[in-house]
Amino acid sequence: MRILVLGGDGYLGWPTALHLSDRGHEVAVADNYARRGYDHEMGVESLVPIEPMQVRLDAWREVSGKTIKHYYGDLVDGDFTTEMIADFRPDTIVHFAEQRAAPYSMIDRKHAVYTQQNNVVGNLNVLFAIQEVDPEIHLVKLGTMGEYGTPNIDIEEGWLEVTHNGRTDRMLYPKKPGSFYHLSKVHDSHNIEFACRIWGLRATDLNQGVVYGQETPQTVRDPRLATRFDYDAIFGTVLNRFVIQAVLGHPLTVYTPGGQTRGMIDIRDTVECIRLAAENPADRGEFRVFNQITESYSVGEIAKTIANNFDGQVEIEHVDNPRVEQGEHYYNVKHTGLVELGLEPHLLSNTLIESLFEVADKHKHRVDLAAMRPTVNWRKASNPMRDEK
Ligand code: NAD
Ligand code: USQ
Repeated sequence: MRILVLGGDGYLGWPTALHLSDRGHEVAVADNYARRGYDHEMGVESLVPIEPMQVRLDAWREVSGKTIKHYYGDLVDGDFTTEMIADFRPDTIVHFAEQRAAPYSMIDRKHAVYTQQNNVVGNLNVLFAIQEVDPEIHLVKLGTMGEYGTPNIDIEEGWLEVTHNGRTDRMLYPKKPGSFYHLSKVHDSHNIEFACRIWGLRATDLNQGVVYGQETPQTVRDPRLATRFDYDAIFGTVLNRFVIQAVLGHPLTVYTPGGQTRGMIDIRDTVECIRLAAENPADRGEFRVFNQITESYSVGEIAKTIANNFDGQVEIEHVDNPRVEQGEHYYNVKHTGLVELGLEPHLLSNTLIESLFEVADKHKHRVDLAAMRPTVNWRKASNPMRDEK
């Protein structure tokens, strides 16, 4: 297949592009390098150094003999997006290219507006381009489990059969997201479902849980192929942060009360889920949703698992929760769709955690401890203009 990976320079987009290329697909990546820009803005860096795109592509050609094509541009520019899709003529578009940090979207008005504009407009441009260039193209879109929030009923895969006043209908599952970022994904899902309904597009919305891990069989083939490993309080995700904190002797920062539970997935399963979704496309007119998680853990359980596996002292600190989220709640997620397509999950294991400790230990000299503490408060969006007055 010809597969275009939007956001191909990111934490997940890059290893996905390699995985798909390794499987014999014709792959192109596109990115505007906004993610590298947020690093500059926030004064942080990936713990594991990452190479510029050209170096990454040359390294992949050297180790695999395969070429990945590259487009540089912004999805918010609709002409660029349409021209790129018309030029590459993919069978499948994998869309990772969004601002993906909940805390970043909660900094202030500017960051919330940027996040929703970037994500919602970029995704709309992709939908219009598919409709214009070739409605047969299958869109595989990265959504998030956080679209659902933590409802007090079972979470189904995207759709819910509702009986009301004696009548029954199949409806999009109700959403109760927890940040302006997570809301942008809800808006995307609605726009995609609408495009499938009115234009007959085909789409798979992957509601992915929190990803952990840093290595895939392809990225370990050369240090120049490494993907990002973020640990700061804005872009670092919880399990990756706890691993790095343990290695540094920093207390594990469990936001109170620690009972908040999330679906999780190993990065090796992320790339495999994308392959499975791409190779088994949705039908024309179908808005197909999979919940892309393999297990659920509370934040407190994750901290204990990391602490128990670490060969040394680990302190667990209960930090005043900067977010507004339920701390104790029901959480039961259906996630059978991808397993039915053939996913064989890597469950969280001691071996994986130990290999992550090794990665963190090798690069620990690069850590800036000042980036570890949360700075963004959900309850009070700061407005720098107003604060300066
Ligand atoms: P990332 O920030 O590392 O990668 C996203 C890439 O998209 C970046 O390289 C960025 O420069 C690019 N990008 C952003 N806006 C763009 C635009 N307008 N035009 C072109 N390129 C643009 O994020 P990630 O962790 O790799 O996540 C990828 C996707 O998966 C996101 O959509 C995210 O919401 C979703 N997701 C991630 C996780 C996780 O734990 N990392 C979990 C669930 C879902
Ligand atoms: N948390 C802590 N301590 C920390 C960091 C986080 O207790 O040091 C807690 C948070 O309060 C939250 C949970 O861990 O309850 C998850 O936080 P996170 O930062 O790991 O993940 P989140 O903000 O939800 O976002 C990440 C990705 C995002 C993706 C989402 C999947 O950044 O792109 O969409 O995971 S999900 O959570 O399923 O929505």
